Amino acid sequence: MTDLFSQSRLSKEEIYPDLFVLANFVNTKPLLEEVQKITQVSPFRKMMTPNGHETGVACTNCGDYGWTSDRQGYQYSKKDPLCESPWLSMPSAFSKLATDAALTAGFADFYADACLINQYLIGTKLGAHQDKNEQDFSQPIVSVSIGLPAVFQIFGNQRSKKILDYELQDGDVMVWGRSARMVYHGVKSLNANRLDPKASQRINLTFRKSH
Ligand code: MD3
Ligand code: FE
Repeated sequence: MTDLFSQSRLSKEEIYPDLFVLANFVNTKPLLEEVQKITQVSPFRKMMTPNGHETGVACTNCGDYGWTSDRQGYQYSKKDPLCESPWLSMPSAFSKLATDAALTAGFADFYADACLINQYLIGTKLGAHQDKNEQDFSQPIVSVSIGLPAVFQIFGNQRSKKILDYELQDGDVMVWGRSARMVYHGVKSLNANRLDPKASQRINLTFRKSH
């Protein structure tokens, strides 16, 4: 009998306490098609931060709530401030993926109400930060990597302490919660790929229960 598991790259690894990588968990092609539909209504845009700088990463959202940033601060909003309409609802493939991935990592009953879609072009990075705009920190977060590989970094409980670098590939899903929920993390500057020179971006879906 063929051992399907040993032939696939599918795996689950706890790379840091309560932070799981589900390698090669999802086929990203249908996800990318959904992202294209969403960006036709709510395009990728850089946002102003409270300190007056523009984010390097461009973002958009789908779901009941979208994460936004402006001079006033960070917040979840029901409407896209750009088109002044509600964010498109979360495609069922997205919600199902988020719930499935969380369960696979040991977090039952995760129902995301917000999906932040980040776009990294070559040279874009995301500095060390915590995710703390959500109401219930007992809920995990699920993230899905699409496109070019990127090195994500964990700093632990202090911004200045570099603990771990991990290269995320297309189709990898990361789930973290409990003791890892508030760790500082970031993404290193995106590099072009010699093996795939036409590839120009990485897209990350971040699923959260914001309310
Ligand atoms: C949790 N986005 O939008 S998500 C963000 O790849 C954000 O776009 C990143 O952080 C992205 O707020 C990373 C996945 C992630 C990566 C590292 C972590 C979550 C993490 C380390 C510790 C805890
Ligand atoms: Fe984050």
